Amino acid sequence: MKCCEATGEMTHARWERQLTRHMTEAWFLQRMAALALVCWLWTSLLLFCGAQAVRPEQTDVQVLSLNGKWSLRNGNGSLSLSAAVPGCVHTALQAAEFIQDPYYRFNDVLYRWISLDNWTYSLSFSAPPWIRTTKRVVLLFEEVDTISTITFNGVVIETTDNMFRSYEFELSGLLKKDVNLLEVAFVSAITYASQASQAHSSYKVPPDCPPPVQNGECHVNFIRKSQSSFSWDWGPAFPTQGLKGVQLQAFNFIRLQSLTTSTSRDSSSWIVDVDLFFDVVMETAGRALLFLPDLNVFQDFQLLLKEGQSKTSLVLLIPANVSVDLWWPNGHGHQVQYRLFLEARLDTGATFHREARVAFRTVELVQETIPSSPGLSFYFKVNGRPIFLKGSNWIPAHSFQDLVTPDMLRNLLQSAVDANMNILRVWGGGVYEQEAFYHLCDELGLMVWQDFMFACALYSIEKDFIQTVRYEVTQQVQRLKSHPSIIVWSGNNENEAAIATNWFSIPDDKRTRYVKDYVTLYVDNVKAIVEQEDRTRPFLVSSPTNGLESEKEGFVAHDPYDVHYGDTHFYSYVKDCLDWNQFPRTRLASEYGFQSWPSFSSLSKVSLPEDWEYNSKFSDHRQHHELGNLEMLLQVALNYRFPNNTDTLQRYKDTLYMTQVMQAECVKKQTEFYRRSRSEIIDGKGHTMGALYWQLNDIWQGASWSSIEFGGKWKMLHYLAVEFFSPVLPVGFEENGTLKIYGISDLSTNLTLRVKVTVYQWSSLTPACSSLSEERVLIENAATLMMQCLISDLLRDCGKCSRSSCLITFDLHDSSNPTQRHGPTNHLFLTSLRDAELHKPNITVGSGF
Ligand code: BMA
Repeated sequence: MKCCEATGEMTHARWERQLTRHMTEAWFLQRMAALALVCWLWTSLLLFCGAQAVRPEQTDVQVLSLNGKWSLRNGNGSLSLSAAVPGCVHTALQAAEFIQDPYYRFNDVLYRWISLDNWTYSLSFSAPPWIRTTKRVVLLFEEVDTISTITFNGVVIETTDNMFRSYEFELSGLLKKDVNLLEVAFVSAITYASQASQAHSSYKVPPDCPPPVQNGECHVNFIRKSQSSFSWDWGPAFPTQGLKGVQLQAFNFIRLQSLTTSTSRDSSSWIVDVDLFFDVVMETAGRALLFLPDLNVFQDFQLLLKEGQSKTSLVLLIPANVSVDLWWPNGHGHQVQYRLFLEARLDTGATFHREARVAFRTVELVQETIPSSPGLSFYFKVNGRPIFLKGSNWIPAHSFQDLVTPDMLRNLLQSAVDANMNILRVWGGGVYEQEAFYHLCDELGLMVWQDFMFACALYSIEKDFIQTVRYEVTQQVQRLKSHPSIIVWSGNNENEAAIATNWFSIPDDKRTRYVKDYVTLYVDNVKAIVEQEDRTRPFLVSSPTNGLESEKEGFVAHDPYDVHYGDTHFYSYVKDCLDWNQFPRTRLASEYGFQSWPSFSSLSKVSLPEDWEYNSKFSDHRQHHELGNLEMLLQVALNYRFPNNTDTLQRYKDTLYMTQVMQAECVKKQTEFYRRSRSEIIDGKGHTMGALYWQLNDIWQGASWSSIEFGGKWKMLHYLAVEFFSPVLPVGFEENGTLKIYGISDLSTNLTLRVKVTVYQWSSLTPACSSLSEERVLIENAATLMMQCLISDLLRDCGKCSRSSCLITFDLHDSSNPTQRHGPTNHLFLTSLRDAELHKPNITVGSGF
């Protein structure tokens, strides 16, 4: 049976290899045709073009995919099944119907045994003759999750300890003609993390375990694996074991392992830096051509490749007279990317060719003094233009990454764009995302704030740990640096704050050691590697951080939440979220938010009728944030009437709904506060240049801060985000009895506008009164006070109105064309909705919730 499976796999693999070969050849001919067009301009025309007329003896690499059906067995052999690669143990068990949906009800806890077991993946395959006659054969694992011993034909070829890096091994000499056996024997990540923490006996590296409410696993900081896979305050513990792509790469002379591009600008022209990473069998020379057909720019280079692993850097200068279209963030221009072709031919006759994309954009993080404000500014300029960051924080889209499809990613990322976002922060407790994610961000104009994967913990600086982190950081920067969407690297999530504000109760006399370890890991290693690999974008050591001020204070600032510097994270669940006075007037808000529940239609898929109560065991189980369910009710109670339907199911649905109403209004209020604070300094604070709420997406169906439910359904917050992130937005608020209306503009031109204020009674859709302000200039890329008046005057002049019987709406109108509105209509309630004189609306809506 095993043999049959392996044969099936090999047939498929052979087919894939043939296809790759044909595609490569066809592609090559096509490229050569393109090259012929420009050859007349190329100085070494005869030499290179003459050579291309001959069919290449050898393309650079032949690939044999080992993806597909593998065998999988547990530690004592009592369970064996076939398993897909890419894939993981949980999805294999579910596909083979050994288990139900792991997200169903309490299965995360019931299926804990899966992650505690040690699983082995194995594949038998025969090596085709062509591969055995090739000089070098490399076995490549795109990702190994996480702790494993890999054997090939019974010989241990490697051990792995980091899911964030790829692994490869030389197989030449080990390949047999008939059956080859490849095995990856995993050790439970939970067991490994526990043993690694015990072995670190000299001093504690906290935290030990997540809070009990998370039903999580301990010591995740001792393993280079998605930190949230051991549970988080919005997600379950599923510490998977599994494999991503596996393949053999065979070559006789040279293998081009990867190609990276980056662009930069000197005073007069653009430069494209192309780094080529080679694996060379024997020293060889050749020629390479870089070609940007859409700009008609090309350049040839001599190559001299030394034996072993090597890097070659090519610099392509774009002449000053060539006009280049820039890549802009969403809302600020187009996302132009150019095709770049690399063609090379070696003296051995081997050729290779690659296509990549390059985009031209600059990014700067501006930290400079601001008049009338202590501290430093903290904002990003893209292509010289200050950009207010509008967005959210991204977490892994699934506990089982093999189930994340490009379609899911597109749906989520398009939703971010639809909500007028221009940035997502890939948060440091999840994963470095797959290629499709960054390609989509490049295409959609979503900037990426890329954390390194360390979060909410202290970490060891044992030699092996640092070594594996060094591989990880080097590989990830090389993999990701070509993406124009990434505008900043950031060392970790909240670990500077964890030390500074002593989350883990470290005694004073021990603090120095932890600060020293922090600097060793993030400054001497992560930062040093990033700066060596990529100097085209800024690096922050942490988030939140005080930026340059943190550096000055030895990288752990006295108060990393200081609003006069850097970015801040701010959460407050018990104060009235509609009172804007409590929000920190920060330079950049990179995290803030409120929880809500997903809709009933999402929850009912993973629960039973007995679970459908706000206080059920299920509701508690799906809430991983201590007191979270209570906090939501308290916040609802501050401004709304409680659902009181006597039908328990209806009351449950109404309560879920109210948590979404509350969350949407709270995040709206806070985001509007940040947007209107961009151009002012009040009491030394302000110039806020970013609002990224926590969090965009969900990992499962549970209570969380997300604006999009697991499965892609928008919560109410996401619908409001479309408006509160709108490029032009009127924001109204009350200050000491005065109504102030600001106009926010992300545009690059001024507009002359008037504000239309309309007062409505809650009982009628006909305005009680309305007025048009004097005209004012809405300043480009700024927040401008457009009008102000006393609320008491407004209500008095309107007549028939009190704070509880009326509300205000307002919008921005073109002063020369009053029918043209700019931005959405916004509103301000004059009292808490709990006290408003609401009337039964007699409106029926669909039952989608
Ligand atoms: C932030 C994040 C996450 C967390 C969120 C909500 O600080 O960095 O660690 O999930 O708060 O508590």
